[in-house]
Order: sequence, then structure tokens, then C-alpha cells
Amino acid sequence: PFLFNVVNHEKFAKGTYTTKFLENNPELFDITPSRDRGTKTLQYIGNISVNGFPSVEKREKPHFEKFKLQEVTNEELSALSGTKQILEQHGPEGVSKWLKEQDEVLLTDTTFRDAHQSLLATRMRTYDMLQIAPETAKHLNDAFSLEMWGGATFDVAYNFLKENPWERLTRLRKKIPNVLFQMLLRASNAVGYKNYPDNVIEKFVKESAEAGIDVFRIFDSLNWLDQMKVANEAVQKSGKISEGAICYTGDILNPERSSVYTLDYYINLAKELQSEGVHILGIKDMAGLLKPKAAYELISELKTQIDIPIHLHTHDTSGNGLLVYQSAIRAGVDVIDTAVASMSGTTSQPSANSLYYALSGNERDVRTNIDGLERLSQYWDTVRNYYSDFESDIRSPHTEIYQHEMPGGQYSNLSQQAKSLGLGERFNEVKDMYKRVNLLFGDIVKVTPSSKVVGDMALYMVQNDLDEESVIKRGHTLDFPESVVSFFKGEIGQPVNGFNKELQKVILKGIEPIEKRPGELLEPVDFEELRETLQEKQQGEVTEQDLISYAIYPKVYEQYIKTYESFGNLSLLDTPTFLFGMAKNETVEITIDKGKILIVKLLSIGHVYEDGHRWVYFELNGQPRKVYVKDEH
Ligand code: 3PY
Ligand code: ZN
Repeated sequence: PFLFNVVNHEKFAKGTYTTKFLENNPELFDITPSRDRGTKTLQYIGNISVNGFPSVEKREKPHFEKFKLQEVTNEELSALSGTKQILEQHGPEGVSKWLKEQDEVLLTDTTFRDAHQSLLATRMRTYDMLQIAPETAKHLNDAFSLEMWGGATFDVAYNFLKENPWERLTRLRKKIPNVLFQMLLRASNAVGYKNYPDNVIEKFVKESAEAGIDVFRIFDSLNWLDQMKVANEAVQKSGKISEGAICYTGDILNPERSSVYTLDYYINLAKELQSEGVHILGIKDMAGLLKPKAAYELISELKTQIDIPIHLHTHDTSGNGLLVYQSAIRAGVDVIDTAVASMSGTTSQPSANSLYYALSGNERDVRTNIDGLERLSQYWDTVRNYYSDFESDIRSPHTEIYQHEMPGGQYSNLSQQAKSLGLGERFNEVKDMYKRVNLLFGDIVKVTPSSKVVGDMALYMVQNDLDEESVIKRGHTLDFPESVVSFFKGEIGQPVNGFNKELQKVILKGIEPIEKRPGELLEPVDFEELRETLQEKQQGEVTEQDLISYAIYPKVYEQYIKTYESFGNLSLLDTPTFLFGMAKNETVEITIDKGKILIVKLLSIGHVYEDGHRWVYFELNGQPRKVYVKDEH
């Protein structure tokens, strides 16, 4: 097992594992042991106990007050009836019609997706969601939906949490049978950062719908509606709810800000989406730029111009989120996105708990169960502590958002990126440059992946001391970031104002850009061929879900299966053990299957040998066991 440990460890902890390493060391496979689940789990815990978890400061496992979960019996769960049952009985049109008949405003709870994507770098684990899932079903029975999938959660699950996002979906579905499950779908970019062939989008939607997604919020990062058609049609075909979303940028109250992003611009997009047959209109205010008065004007006007229900999403970065919702509610919005209090505010969504009290006595209430929300908030308050290493550095409202227009989920990411490039002390410059790059690019919609292009360019310009003029003058001698080149080639679509031609020329250096929808030009993926390729890499059967994951994220997925094969299903570990390992003499119980529990006690960690390894001694269900672990220090 020793040699095997080396492989296991290096590829997990550093992510620098390459096939070269194996090619050069074929003997590593000579002793391939078929290890049982217990040993795999011990191997992981041993590793983390010795070396710590990437990006988490190594320290003794913290212990916070344990939240006492209420038992919700299976009978209670199956007696719950919510929007999921309305969809089952009346179909997507039925839900759309029903929504419009409600007097109260309904909630989408984003705690399982956007809230932790925006606050904790998307690191919330399935384990913590599952613990509270039955109570969530009960307390949020009145919600319109739970946004719990898509966006960045898909790749982060595989890449950083070493867990399978499809398993998250199916396991939560079992515990929450009553409320619609919603995901964020980046249209032709699926859950990735680039355009995929149409048949990949179609298959992704089909599999997601079958696994339990009911509402697909579809957006294009440049508001180019042509890009949304393939996804919308696939959702319609699956019998699920298609929410066509418009991304909000600029400021409709300020005609000097832009002559393009006006009230009319948004109304026209909404009408077009309605004519595509979407069941709900989404307004996606990803940066939190929509001001209260603008929300009132936009929603009021939409209410007179379109017939489908309106679903508003915002971020509370400026601190004005509740005012925005209050205005939108007065104007007749049908559904709004909130998070439970302890996972709300700043770059996340506004707090559902606060909104409940803010509206009390008003002409229109929010439909929710405040006592239930308080319990959920207490639960997440405790759980959030374990993820403190992933908290962003925003501690208070940031009104500068109205200037730089950076999406909620990008801020902490970009600040991390800046730090890693040695620009940590120049982040104010980076933010200012972000604003300038947007204008240099012709004032584009900024949301994943177009926001990443602007961010990459801003970092590049600050790092190389470039400005608008020198970038054009010296551009022919510069190697621009890959995402920037791809954007100017037209590979993520066409921006509203077209490209800055002068800049495009210096960036592309003779390459012809495309003007067509990229999906039209991309070869369809041959899934049978891909299945054969993957079958060679993966032990066990290749499912349709594995296949589509591999099509979207080949490298990330391959890395994940290797980790899985070495350490087993890591989503079964409790979060403190997953992130901090175990202390001497500590015992944990891990349920690996119904009725199958591993009782693990860590006895001691041995000294370092000359080869840099240590033995870690355990008791597993009463039997002595030891694993050999490389010490990385
Ligand atoms: C995503 O695409 O992940 C987003 O949350 C965009 O706002
Ligand atoms: Zn968002």
C-alpha cells in the first residue's frame, strides 16, 4: 500500500498529478490493492490529519455548538404538499398560471446555491445540506422553489469538495419531495465557462430534469437571446419550467450612464423571451445594481407589457436589497430570491427573515413561515463557522458596486486572484480598472463567463501597467489572457454594442472572429465514443451523468474519479472531519450505507521516516488499523 499512498496523496493534495508521473512510474500499479471502503476512509482522514486541507489553515478541529435537529418522519414528509405537487398535477403552464393568481409574494430560497457561492466560495457540502433537508422541506413548504444547483456549484463540487453534484441532487430530492428544485443554467455555457455544442446542452438539460431539477433559470452572459434557444427548447421538451432570465446592468434611471441599457431595452428582451414560450421571466440582477426606484419602474412596466409571472433575483452587496424588494413587491413582482438570515446579506441575497418583518402590516405579505426560517437560520449560523476559511473579506455594504458593477460571486474570487498575482495591495486599482475595461470593451453585460473576461483583462492591465491607450498602441506585441482572446473571437457570443474593432484587431492579430452563434459551428460530441474513452479511465459502470460531466469538464472529472477510487465517497464524512481530520483519541462515526457505520478512532500519529512518511494508527470498528501517509511539511 505504500506506493499507492504516494500516488493517492500527491494527486489529491496538490492537484499536480499528471499522467506523465504514472508513465514514468509504472511499478506503482503492480500492487494495486482492491481496498475496502474502511481503508479508503482511513487513508483520507490520515492524510488530512497530517497535512490539512488545501486552503484551510491547519489547526485543531474546531467544535461549535451543535444544533438539535428535529425529527421529520417519512410520513410527515410524504404528507407535505407544495409547488412540486402543483407541477406534477398541472404541468409548467399550470404553475405559471397558479403563480399569477397568488396575492402574496413567494420566495425562492437560495441558501443551497447562490448564498454560499457568493459568501463561501461555493464550498458548502452536501452533508450539511442533507442534515437540514427534512426540516427545510417542512419549514419552506410554502416557498416557490429552492435554488440548489447549477452556477458554480457543479464544478466546485467535483473539483474542491471531491463529491458528485448529481448525487447531491438525487439525495436532496429524496428528502425534499414537496418544493420545486431550481438551478442556474448559463445557456450555451451550461455550468461551465465556455460555449458547448448544442447536443451537450440538450443532454445536460435532459439528465438534470430526470435527476430532479424542475425550474431552469436560463441566462446568456451577453443577453444574446439566440444563445438561449437551445436550452429553452430542451427544458420545454423535458416538461419542466423554463425561466428565461434577463441580466440587468447599467442604470435605467440614469440616461447618461448608457443609451443602450434603458427601460425599453429590458422590456423588449422580456417580450422576446415571452414569445419564445418561457414560463417565467427572470430578472437577474447579478451584481445588485437595480436601485429601488428602478425596480419599481421596471417591474410595473413589465407587468403591463407581458403576461408571464416575474421572478426577481438580486444581491445585497450595496445593502439596499430589501428596499429593492419592497419596491418590486409594490409593483407586483411574483417571486423574489432570498436566503435564510445567517446565509444572507452583502454579496449574498437579502434575508428572508428580515423581509418578513419589513413587510408586516403592508398591503402585500410574503408567504413564509417565520418560526421555521428562524430555525433554519440557527442551523446555518452554526454550520457556517466550519467554513470560515472560505469567507470573503467583505464585512459591510459596498456601495462602490454601483461604479464597478462586479457580480456578487466574482468579488471575492477576483480579490483572491489579485493576491495570487502579487496585486493584493493594488485591489482598489483592479476594481477601478474593471470599470474601465468594461467601457473599453464597449460596455458589456458582466456575468459568468463575460465577467471573468473583464476581470482577467483588468488584472492583466494593472499587472503590466497598461491603460486604454497603451493597450491599443502596444497591443500587437502583447500576449493577452486566453479568455480575452476567446471573447474577441466571438466564442462566447456577440455583445450588445458589438466589439471594439480597434481593440479586437490588436488582440486577434489576424485571426478572423466569428459572428455566428458559436454552437452552430461546434461539432456535436460523439457520446458513444466518449463513453468508450471514459470507460477506460473509470472503474465501474459509466452512467449518463458521468458521461455528461466528462463532456463538460474532462480534466476535473478525471481528477475526481481518481480521488474517488482512492478515498471512496467523501461526501459521507462530516464537515469538521473532512476539513480538519481527527485529533488523537477522537472517535467519529461515519454512515457509509444504510445500517453500515464505520466507527473510527484515531490512536496516534507516528514519527516521520526518512522517506517523508508517517504511520497513522486507528481503530476501525474496534480493530487496529494503520495507514501510511506522506507528510507534506
Ligand atoms: C453563475 O453563473 O454562477 C452566477 O451566479 C452568475 O450570477
Ligand atoms: Zn446571483
